[in-house]
Amino acid sequence: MTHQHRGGLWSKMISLAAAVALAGAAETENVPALRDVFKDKFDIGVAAEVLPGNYQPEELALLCRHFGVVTPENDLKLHHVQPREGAFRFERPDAFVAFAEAHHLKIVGHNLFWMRDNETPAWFFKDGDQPASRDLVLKRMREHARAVAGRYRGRIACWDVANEALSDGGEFLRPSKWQSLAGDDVVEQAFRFAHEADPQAKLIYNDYSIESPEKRPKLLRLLREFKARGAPIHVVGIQGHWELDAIPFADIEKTIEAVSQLGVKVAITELDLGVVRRGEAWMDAGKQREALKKPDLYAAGCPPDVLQRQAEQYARLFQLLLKHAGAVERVTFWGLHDGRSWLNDWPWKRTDHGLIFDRRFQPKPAFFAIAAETSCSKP
Ligand code: 9MR
Repeated sequence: MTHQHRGGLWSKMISLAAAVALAGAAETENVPALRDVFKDKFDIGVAAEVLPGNYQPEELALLCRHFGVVTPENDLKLHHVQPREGAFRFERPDAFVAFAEAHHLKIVGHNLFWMRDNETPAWFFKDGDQPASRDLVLKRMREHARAVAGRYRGRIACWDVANEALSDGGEFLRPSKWQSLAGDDVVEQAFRFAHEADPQAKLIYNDYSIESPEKRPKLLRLLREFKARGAPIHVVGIQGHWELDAIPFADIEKTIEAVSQLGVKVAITELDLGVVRRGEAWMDAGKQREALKKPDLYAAGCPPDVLQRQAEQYARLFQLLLKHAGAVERVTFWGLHDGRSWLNDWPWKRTDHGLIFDRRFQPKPAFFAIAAETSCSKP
């Protein structure tokens, strides 16, 4: 890839990057850099669309200081990259990759195939005005993997290949056009196409609630089937959108142990710890949002006792992850700071405080509690 191909965004990015190195340092230099604190244990990552104009220099300074891995929150999703068949849009992902490389950040590609119908452009499943055949859907998957993972071969080190394919209900796979049109081996096919497009890339299966007693057996079945059929998979991504007072510690531990017994690593890929309860809205794509709507509890700020509880629970989670550091290869936070979090928008608008930096980019009690954990942990 030459500089010309990277386009105008890339050169703007570089000048912005120079400013970043200077700005914001004073804000953050008195606290330990999280990526260094955990460097002998696992990588620390963050989801952020680092593009010109998207982030202030202080935010970029914070990001580069604390995080060693970056995931684009949205720009690599299928409907952004290929909104119409064959009409690929790479300007933003190219600029993102250039920024990450310029700052020696590893990149997680998120995601190749989000296996929910409402997260997939309609054309993907159509053949004219008819439903597409299995062969056509598989052909499109293969071409998408080749175009996207192939373009960044050797540059995007790992890919969330299939996202959220397992069912929340009684079925094995989520009922969807992915499954009904492409067939029950659609997840395996996704991984084969990703591997073909970039044989060196680390391939991740990424999902939420897979630590739960309901979904864990499906995850393990998926991994066993992959093993039996010689399909490539390297990492299970437990998303980790947990809630205050409700982190399922025992289930997380059981899942890490079971997955690593199958020779597959674990990453926590989308961590946050929302302080406003979402209830079951997560499970049914927000259908209950009206029933769950409450006044914006913490609009004026998060009370100190809540911040303290959050710190304790984050610390306990990191204790657990450190205990299994041999099996866990990365922990990625889903957003740089509380002002940059999907938790403020979904399933209803509110002021949430789920991350470890606040809206003024300052470390919260949770940051210090986590940073203190490595010094307490045994090797
Ligand atoms: O944080 C993302 C938000 O900005 C998007 O609007 C949303 C829909 O594309 O996706 C959010 O990220 C999701 C991730 O891609 C997959 N796991 C659940 C995340 C939170 O919804």
